[in-house]
Amino acid sequence: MPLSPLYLITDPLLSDCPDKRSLFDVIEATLDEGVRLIQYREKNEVRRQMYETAKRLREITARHGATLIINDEIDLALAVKADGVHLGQDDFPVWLARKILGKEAIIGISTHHWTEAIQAESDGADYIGIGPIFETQTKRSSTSPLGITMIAEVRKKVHLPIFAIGGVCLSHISNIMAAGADGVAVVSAISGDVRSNVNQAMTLLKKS
Ligand code: 3NM
Repeated sequence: MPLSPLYLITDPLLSDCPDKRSLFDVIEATLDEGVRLIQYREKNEVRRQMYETAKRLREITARHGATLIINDEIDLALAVKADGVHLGQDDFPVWLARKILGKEAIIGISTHHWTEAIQAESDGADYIGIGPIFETQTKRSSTSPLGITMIAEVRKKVHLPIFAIGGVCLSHISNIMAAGADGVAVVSAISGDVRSNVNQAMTLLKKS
């Protein structure tokens, strides 16, 4: 099944608003609007709490027929029967994640250059994230923004689905897709008025 082009990554930013909505409310709203690919990413929580959150996200995503990917934590993905994991360059290698999770699992990996993208493809990844494309406040990165040109470079070298990530705003979507990406992975672009932002993103992705 092809991966949906709008890839939503969880972050405390999503529930940061005056009405103190929960992450689950936000995710439910995005799923109502048609998001079908969610990554649970959490950097400041104990693992017991992460397990509880991931379990609930699994229930919510399953109800909407959406894909759930867990960031970094292969055992957590197994524990909640997520669809797969998203790995960083310093995490377990893709081949080992594959061995643990099996051939049906979706395994993605963050890349920052076409050399890493080529490696990801030969290691058997199902998709790559490439970023940060632009400056972002959401994740600290040692890599300077790559710009849209890197997407075109990577597109020439790998067949894997490419998700552009890092500082991606709604206004960038058409140029990113024109450069050869298969989708965008976002946090801040859809925060705030999530329903409206998801709608706009989906419209732009459909036109691309
Ligand atoms: N990974 P926003 S950038 C989770 O470059 C993540 O690999 C990145 O959030 C990478 O859409 C990033 O708000 C943050 O910039 C994405």
